[in-house]
Amino acid sequence: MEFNPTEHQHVRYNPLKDEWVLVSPHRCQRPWSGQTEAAVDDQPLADNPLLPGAVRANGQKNPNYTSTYVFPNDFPALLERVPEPVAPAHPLFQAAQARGTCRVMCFHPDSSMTIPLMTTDEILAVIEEWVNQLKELGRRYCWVQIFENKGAVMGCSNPHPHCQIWASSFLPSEPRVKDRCQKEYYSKFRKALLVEYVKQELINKERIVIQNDEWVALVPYWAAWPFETMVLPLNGAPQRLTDLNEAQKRALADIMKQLNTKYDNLFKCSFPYSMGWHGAPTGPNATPGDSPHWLLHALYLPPLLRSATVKKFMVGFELLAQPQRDLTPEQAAAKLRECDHLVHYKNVK
Ligand code: H2U
Repeated sequence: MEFNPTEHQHVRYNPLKDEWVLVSPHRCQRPWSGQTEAAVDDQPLADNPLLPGAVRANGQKNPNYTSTYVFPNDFPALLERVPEPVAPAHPLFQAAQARGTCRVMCFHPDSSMTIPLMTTDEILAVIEEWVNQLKELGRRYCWVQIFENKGAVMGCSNPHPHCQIWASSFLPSEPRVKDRCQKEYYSKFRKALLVEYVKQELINKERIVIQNDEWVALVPYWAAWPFETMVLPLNGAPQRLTDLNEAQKRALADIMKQLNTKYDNLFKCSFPYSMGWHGAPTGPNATPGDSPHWLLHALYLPPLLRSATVKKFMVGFELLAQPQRDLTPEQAAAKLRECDHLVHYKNVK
């Protein structure tokens, strides 16, 4: 029998995380009788603390903002000032100081807006603010994690369009492993892992979802989540958001709108996900071009599997052994390619 990746189970290697993913495409046909999620789109909160002019939990009043608005998180997981933990008595009990700051960034004053419904100019304003935040916080902190949790199913507390920014004095585990893996690849091949990866994907084309002059959105070969995508730059190998030129920022706004329109059109719902940016670490010693092993990229990690109501659970085998998926990344890319990228289902006349 000849191997067929859409029929036969196999494992795939993720070179960014040095881990393997189990792909079991033969399971795509299995019936579903488990949990379903509510299909209705999240409704704006009646008492929404992220609105212009609203009074937040700490008593502060938001200004009447008309574009983006950033404020310090009133319930931050990281504070700037904190005493150092005492040195542990045994190497099995390690602790270290963790300093940082957390911010919330509203994308738009209108609670019913989401990225695919915003104009490219409005999305561009979000990108410009991400760059400003990275510039400012990156001077002091070695990692600035920009992330958006979208949808109640992802634990998002408020459908108002917003993201969070957590800046930390330590390199968190995910980027630490990615930094190591890319460094090792670079020292072995004198090429950036992801620059080489994009080149190969552009030749193969099977996993590409959408592309413009500056960016490509693709389902990675090693994707763990059913419709996971990476958005990668095509030109100039930017290492951080602060390296992007005007053409790259504008084209990024375009591809974000189009990719998210596809996502929403796939199951005709406001597609939930966690998305975020990974680029070279920052900090007071970071300088442009100092991390040739890195390529800036965005990650979209959506949980939905087969409809607006059935999600993928990362549980048993995934938690205890390694990630597993049914649909192949190539099948996921093909399904997303088929979805319209210009007309959002809510705007179909
Ligand atoms: P989610 O993206 O997980 O929904 O988080 C929204 C954040 O907004 C959350 O971290 C913050 C919460 O702490 N927030 C405030 O800082 N002030 C408020 O008045 C409400 C919510």
